[in-house]
Amino acid sequence: MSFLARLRAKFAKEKLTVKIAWLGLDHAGKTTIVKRITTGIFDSSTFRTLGMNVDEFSSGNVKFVSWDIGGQEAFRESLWESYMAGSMGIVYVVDSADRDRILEAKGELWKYVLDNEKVDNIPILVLANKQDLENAASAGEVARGLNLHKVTTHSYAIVPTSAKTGFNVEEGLEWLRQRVTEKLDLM
Ligand SMILES: Nc1nc2c(ncn2[C@@H]2O[C@H](COP(=O)(O)OP(=O)(O)OP(=O)(O)O)[C@@H](O)[C@H]2O)c(=O)[nH]1
Ligand SMILES: [Mg+2]
Repeated sequence: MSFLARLRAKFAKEKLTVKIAWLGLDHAGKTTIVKRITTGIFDSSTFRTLGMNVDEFSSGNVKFVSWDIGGQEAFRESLWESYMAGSMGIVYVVDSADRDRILEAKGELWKYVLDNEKVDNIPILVLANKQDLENAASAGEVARGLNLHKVTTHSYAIVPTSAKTGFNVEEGLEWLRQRVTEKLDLM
């Protein structure tokens, strides 16, 4: 049996451990979504992440090791690149109700991820979060705001979510799980 065949057989029995990084501007809802995933509830008491939080949760055959990195400007500069190293997927969270900052969200996505040569061709899941808020931009509007139609280097999806109601959070994660396992199957 080849090395890769043995590796696949091992993964078929054991969960595959996959590091993912959560990025996005401060206040986008990263920590709240991770809490929604790990506890099943909306915790409105999150405090801005000073540094990062590491959590683990499973989806099907994958155990995600989730690095939720603070989105304040100082952390983008100092932490994003080094802390996302080794990730097999990125979740980029956008506050869809904060239309004034979508331009900033676009700039940071392209600067740190899409135009960054150090980031491999890994799947990018964009969450257009806070869809429960009345003034939220639709996923299509967020996609246009982020220039996602210009992405040629990565597979990506944009999914409208709400950490408050739980809307589409599982679905988004399922897309990422599928992309990551497909990629490993091709290796
Ligand atoms: N209405 C609504 N509020 C949300 C949602 N997701 C997050 N929030 C709120 O948005 C605020 C910021 O959420 P956080 O999860 O702390 O944001 P973050 O992206 O982790 O921010 P940093 O840690 O600073 O990078 C909190 O008050 C949350 O309760 C959502 O889907 N709907
Ligand atoms: Mg946070």
